[in-house]
Amino acid sequence: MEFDKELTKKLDEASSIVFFTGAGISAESGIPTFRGDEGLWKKVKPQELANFDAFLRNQDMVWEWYQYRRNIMNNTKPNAGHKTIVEFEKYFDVTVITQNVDNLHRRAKSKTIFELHGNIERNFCIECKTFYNHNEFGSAKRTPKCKKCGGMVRPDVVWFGENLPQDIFNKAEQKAKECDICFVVGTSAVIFPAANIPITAKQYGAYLVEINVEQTDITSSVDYSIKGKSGEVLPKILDIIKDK
Ligand code: BJW
Ligand code: ZN
Repeated sequence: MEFDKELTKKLDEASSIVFFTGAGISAESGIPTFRGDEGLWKKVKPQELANFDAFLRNQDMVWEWYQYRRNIMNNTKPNAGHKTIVEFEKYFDVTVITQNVDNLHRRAKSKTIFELHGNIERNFCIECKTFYNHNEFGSAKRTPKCKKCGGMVRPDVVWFGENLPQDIFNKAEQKAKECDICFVVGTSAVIFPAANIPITAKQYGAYLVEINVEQTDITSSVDYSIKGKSGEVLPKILDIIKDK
């Protein structure tokens, strides 16, 4: 795989790198993406499931959908893409800013991770906000009730129309402003405000590199677009550094 010389130069000069990741980085672990031909939302409409009103109307159906996805995620492992990002820590100050809720960056043991859209392994009570680990409800088929107040328990993910965790978003945005290179990996970059992260990075001077199997909404704005699977491209980029 041949890369642009500019990338080598930027890697030479860089000290801080942000990886902004989406569902595509986990595709090679066997987790379906949202959009695209094989995407989750070809089968289920997001407006029916990924918003709070849908949950109130159809609690058990929404709960069951998340249990189904947890089951897939629990039976997968971090792939070469997640693992290579951890290896970058030997050479750079690395921050992972992810839209994914699948926990795979944590399981790969990345040090600094900002989860913009929550984490599917956590739940919380919509009344008293008590948090529960997924294991507390095991294979519950119906929406569980809070053990403290009897309120409905929901997954700790960010649905459409909901605010992102402000503190996490602010810290992620700060890292985006400070980084030298921002890799945009496996995301269609259409969901806001998350998709502002790479745009901010570029506005503040970062070299913006996209790694994706397809063109996306952000392709025309990046400095360098690499077409390919993240689990194959990222190890090759790491080789540039190792060969130095
Ligand atoms: C590979 C690969 C391989 C495959 N290698 N690549 C303008 C400004 C601000 C907000 C808005 C706005 N316009 C509209 C909004 C509202 C809305 C929004 O953005 N809507 C869009 C449709 C435009 N945003 C919100 O509602 C957000 N909140 C908000 O704005 O709060 C303020 C507010 C409050 C009150 C009222 C109104 C506003 C919240 C958004 C939350 C998104 N949540 C989800 C679901 C999480 C829970 C769950 O998992 O069920 O997050 S949606 C879904 O999309 C999920 C993802 O994190 C997110 C992004 O998807 P991602 O990761 O990009 O996946 P895909 O499938 O789209 O792409 C995969 C890519 O991988 C593809 O490009 C493939 O080619 C590639 N690929 N294999 C490399 N091997
Ligand atoms: Zn409660």
